[in-house]
Amino acid sequence: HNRRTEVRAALRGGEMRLYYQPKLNMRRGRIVGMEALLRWQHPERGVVGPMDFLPFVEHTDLIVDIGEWVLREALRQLQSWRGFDPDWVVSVNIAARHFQRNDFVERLTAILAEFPDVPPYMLELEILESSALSDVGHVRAIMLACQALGISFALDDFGTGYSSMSYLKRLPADVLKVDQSFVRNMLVDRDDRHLVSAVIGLARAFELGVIAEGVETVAHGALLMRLGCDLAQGFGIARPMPSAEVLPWVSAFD
Ligand code: G
Ligand code: G
Ligand code: NA
Repeated sequence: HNRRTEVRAALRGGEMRLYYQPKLNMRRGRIVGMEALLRWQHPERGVVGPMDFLPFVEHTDLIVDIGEWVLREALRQLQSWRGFDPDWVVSVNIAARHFQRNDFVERLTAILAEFPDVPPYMLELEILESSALSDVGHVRAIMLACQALGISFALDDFGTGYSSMSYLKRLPADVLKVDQSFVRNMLVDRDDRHLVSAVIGLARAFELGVIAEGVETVAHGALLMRLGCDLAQGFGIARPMPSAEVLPWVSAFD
């Protein structure tokens, strides 16, 4: 309870930040976008990651306030980056509780309207497969309504849930994110390599995009391309960085 109060105060006090981790098209050698990742810039504790504070709030409505702050901040950032590369897509993680609210689409529409210079196709929402556990039909309807606005969806940590296959069939995803737990050991673990390959094959069969997370070395990248996955995200490309570092980093990368 105390921690929840602390997080609320931090949000109101302007201590939340978004870091950005680039997504690379390895074949083209081009940055195609970023994932926005929440950080708490704590006055004494320094940079605190989401795993150390979201668990205390994600079962409360505070996660909605945080999620809406994240959406606005990402759109504000996209507005300022648009002149740099209008093809970038920025993805934002949306908690299940937030996403499944009855007013999600209505409020997202209003937030988008605050940034008329940012085309909605520049925004992608990352949702966990487990977001759909309670009511797949409801989640599907929300996804379709958002897609009608131009927004796309990535299924995060794909393959780690209990019902990946049934979600794939029932949810209108645009992109599958191959979970980093499969990617990390795929060079040494044949089973993980088979899983990565299977997710890439599923994406192709369903005509979806696919991106691998947790790409830490050139060898990981090379194997992914051989398996048919050109998009990658991971420490081997770049760690999540503060917004001010993004354009200098991309300019140096190109
Ligand atoms: O950045 P890091 O690897 O520490 O993120 C840990 C987890 O927190 C990831 O699974 C990520 O999906 C989640 N996460 C990061 N930013 C956000 C956010 O803005 N909202 C939500 N709901 N989850 C986030
Ligand atoms: O998929 P999800 O959004 O849950 O994961 C994002 C988290 O993974 C962030 O906390 C980010 O810092 C972390 N991350 C991103 N790339 C790598 C990587 O190459 N290796 C490891 N160990 N973690 C990574
Ligand atoms: Na994510």
